[in-house]
Amino acid sequence: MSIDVDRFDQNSRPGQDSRPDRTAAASAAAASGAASPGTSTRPTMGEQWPVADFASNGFAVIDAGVSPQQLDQLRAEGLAVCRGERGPFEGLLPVPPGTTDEEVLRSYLCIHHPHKISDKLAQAMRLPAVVDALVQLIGPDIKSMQSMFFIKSEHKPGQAWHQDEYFIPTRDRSLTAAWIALDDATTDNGCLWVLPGSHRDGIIYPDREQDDDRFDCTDEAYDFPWSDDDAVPVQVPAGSVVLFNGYLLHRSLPNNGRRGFRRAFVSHYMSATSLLPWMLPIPEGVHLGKHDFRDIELIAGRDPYAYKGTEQLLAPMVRPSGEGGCAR
Ligand SMILES: O=C(O)CCC(=O)C(=O)O
Repeated sequence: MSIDVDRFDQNSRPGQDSRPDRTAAASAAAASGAASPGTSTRPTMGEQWPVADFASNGFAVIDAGVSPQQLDQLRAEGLAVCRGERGPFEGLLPVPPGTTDEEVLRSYLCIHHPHKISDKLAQAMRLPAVVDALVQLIGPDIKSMQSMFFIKSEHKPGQAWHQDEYFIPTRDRSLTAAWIALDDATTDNGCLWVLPGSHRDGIIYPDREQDDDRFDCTDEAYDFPWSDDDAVPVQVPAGSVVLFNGYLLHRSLPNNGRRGFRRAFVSHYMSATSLLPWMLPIPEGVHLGKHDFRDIELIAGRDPYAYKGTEQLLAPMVRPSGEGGCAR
């Protein structure tokens, strides 16, 4: 795949204002025959969002990035993790004999960092179609710092508006998520919603706690110059990969389907040439400017900081769903 895209360091240019003018998203939509965001006609399942327009839109969709066989393997691996067959993790529930696969999966909204106990999921962070696109978006040297396996069965909540860069501070504009749809993702079962172009200014918007029962305990971003009417649902068939920039405002709504899962395997990537000033406390004696989180996976190219070695700092864990309230 050869695509003509600006690299991450050029995604936002001084003076290029991405606010209420939604031209980029509108022109991408027009080019593909879709309605503009903010109009009553919403993009439909499988709408084209080309990787070539990533710099303008802040997101893109790779069609059929994952084969049907790989999808089966990824779903089976997620189940094995939830059954405890890949080892224990914080929040793992006992599985009494006779518990069906569906019952096991329904117990969880999401498992964080499952790649640490599953070789297959560690491999899935390196799917060729994804790495090929990432190299063109980020550059040749890429590392990853986290993975998440979302299950989101019916009635499970979504995540409020947020920017991943708020949680994972790369500050170099290279943070990119690859969100692999393991089921068809629709407005009914809680697909991603994005605010196209909201990444371009490189602003981290204010955040606050929220207690909206549509969402888990994720803090919500607010006071940004877009409204919910500007949001675009990213409805994609299973096997699609949604790529999105770390500054892009996005959210997902609850799974309102009557039955069934909206699974997604998500990994976050950044340039391996940048330090990653993530996770406190900063080790004693380390200058803030040199703090570098080293629990990383090298995904492509070289790691200029390999001389530091890597560390095991994160452990797989269940993401709290917020059902029954958020402990603050
Ligand atoms: O899959 C979802 O529902 C939300 C994913 C998300 O917000 C993220 O990966 O940052």
